[in-house]
Amino acid sequence: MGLVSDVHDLAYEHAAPYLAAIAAMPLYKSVPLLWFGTMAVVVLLNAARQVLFRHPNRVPVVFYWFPWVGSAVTYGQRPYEFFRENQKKYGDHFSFVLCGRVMTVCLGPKGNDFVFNGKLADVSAEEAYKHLTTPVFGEGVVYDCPNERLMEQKKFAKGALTRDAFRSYVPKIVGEVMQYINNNPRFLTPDHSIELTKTNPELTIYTASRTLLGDEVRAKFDKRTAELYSDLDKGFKPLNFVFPNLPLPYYKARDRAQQQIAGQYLEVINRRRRDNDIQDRDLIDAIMKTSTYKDGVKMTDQEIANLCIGILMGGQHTSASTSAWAMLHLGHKTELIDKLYEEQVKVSGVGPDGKLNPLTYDDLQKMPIVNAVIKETLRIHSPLHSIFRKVMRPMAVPGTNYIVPPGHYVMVSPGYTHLDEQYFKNSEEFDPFRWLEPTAVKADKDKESEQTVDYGFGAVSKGAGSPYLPFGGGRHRCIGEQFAFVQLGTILSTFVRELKWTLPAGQSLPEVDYESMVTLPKHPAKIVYARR
Ligand code: X2N
Ligand code: HEM
Repeated sequence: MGLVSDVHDLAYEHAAPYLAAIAAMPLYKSVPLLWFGTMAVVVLLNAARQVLFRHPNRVPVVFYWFPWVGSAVTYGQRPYEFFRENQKKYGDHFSFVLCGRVMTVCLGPKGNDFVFNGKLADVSAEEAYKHLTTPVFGEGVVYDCPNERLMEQKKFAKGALTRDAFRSYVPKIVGEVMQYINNNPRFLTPDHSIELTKTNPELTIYTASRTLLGDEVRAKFDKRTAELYSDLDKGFKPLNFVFPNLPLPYYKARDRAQQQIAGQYLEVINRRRRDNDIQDRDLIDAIMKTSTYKDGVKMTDQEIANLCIGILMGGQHTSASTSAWAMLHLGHKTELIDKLYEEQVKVSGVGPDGKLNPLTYDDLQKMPIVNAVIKETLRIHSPLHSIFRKVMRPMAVPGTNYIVPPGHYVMVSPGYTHLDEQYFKNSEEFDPFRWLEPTAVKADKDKESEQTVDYGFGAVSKGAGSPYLPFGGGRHRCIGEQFAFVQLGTILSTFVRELKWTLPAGQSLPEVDYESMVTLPKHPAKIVYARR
């Protein structure tokens, strides 16, 4: 008798009585029992496999009990704690399973440089993001096209993000904020408390659509538009990264919202084309003017509309979250609001009527404190806690003998490094003035940051090995940084000019919600204001 049949006989002898017993049970007992039994075997085999077999050249994988699910729950709820615990165990490189995908985390400045400056043939952003973004933005743009197209789309969009454009945007943003705080029912509450997770997305969409999409689109904004944006927003969640399409009503609502919003932008595009009315007002003008690719192919009007949706959507979540956190930290340390007010008086000056002169873009550039408040907010609350790429060719991890195989993902988290004591003293402390100290520049710069490289949308820093990278680096680096600073600086300055505020009595800062697309404050996130 061979070993195999011995084992077979033995197993059969032992298993047979149990199987007979199960067969004798009623179905409502035997079916769940067999199901759980099979699961238990699968879980145990999967656990044994992880303990017994280690690939010699693979980044170590964080142990997990449930196949496919992997570490989704611990990572999904508190990614930074998950990173910290595993960094202690494994160092700066470890992998984990996230809903069937193997993610290789690369921590620290070196990890940032490895991923952000990964070669085009080695890593792909579109393969990582397109399932989530394409249904929301629409086809043919951002991650639903080859990388060289995205590089040019970023160049087209940058036409709306110039100094001259910003000069025209500041008064429009001020106007929107004033209108909001004087008229909006969410703001005019009896107890003067406002819920920032509600107000700030509204302030952001009004200011962004007024400036980037123009007065025409902003004027059309009504209750129905608000619902459409809300439907589209619901499709822009981490869950959609895992399940891009399910036969659920809200996926249908998402697709309909995408079509209708694109339809609104298309109306404006068509009118401007018909009236030969293409100027330098906004993003629509900028893209209409320049959107012929180097090989002569023109973006279609549908694609122009979709690119506008993508850009608005990106700026919306990141900026709304940042302004909410900034206001919360200011409400927590109210002496900073006084400092910001002094800065407004000092830079803008007071007119003969005793009122502050209107805020301008050029004055905003001379206000170090408000800009440091934004910078510090982005340090502690980087909106995108995880950034990743799909690996397309085997990649050697520098300084190790690990190889990341194609099909896996590499992941970075600049926001995690922002909270590392090694780079930022008292890293948990909200201290904008750290950026105004002469030594602070060091954390911001590395030896390669003086050199630049152009991937097609303007110069970016060559190195991506800085410990402070809220806007990423390399070919996928953000083009919205300056716009975000203008938008946030103007909203915050207008608040400071008009109001004083605190956190509600006895309350501290809210916790972070990591399960949304960006690191939002958890509801409730209130401030209580008084007019100046
Ligand atoms: C369900 C815990 O939550 O058990 F937008 F023009 C527009 C970044 C995409 C990150 C996806 C998965 C987390 C599962 C948790 C444009 C301005 C951009 C740049 C598991 C139970 C889009 C998806 C986050 C997977 C983590 C970044 C944005 N500037 N905007 N279980 O895209 O830039 C744009 C660019 C992404 C992710 C995740 C779970 C250009 C749970 C509980 C739950 N992630 N994630 N932008 N998970 N659970 C943007 C680049 C691009
Ligand atoms: C890319 C952050 C605002 C448009 C990125 C990336 C980061 C980022 C980290 C790199 C993503 C990656 O490598 O996968 C932020 C933060 C913002 C902000 C923290 C605000 C506080 C904006 C705004 C716009 C914008 C306002 C548009 C006006 C883009 C675009 C890209 C990008 C077009 C390029 C995506 C790519 O090339 O793959 N942003 N962003 N962002 N962001 Fe932003």
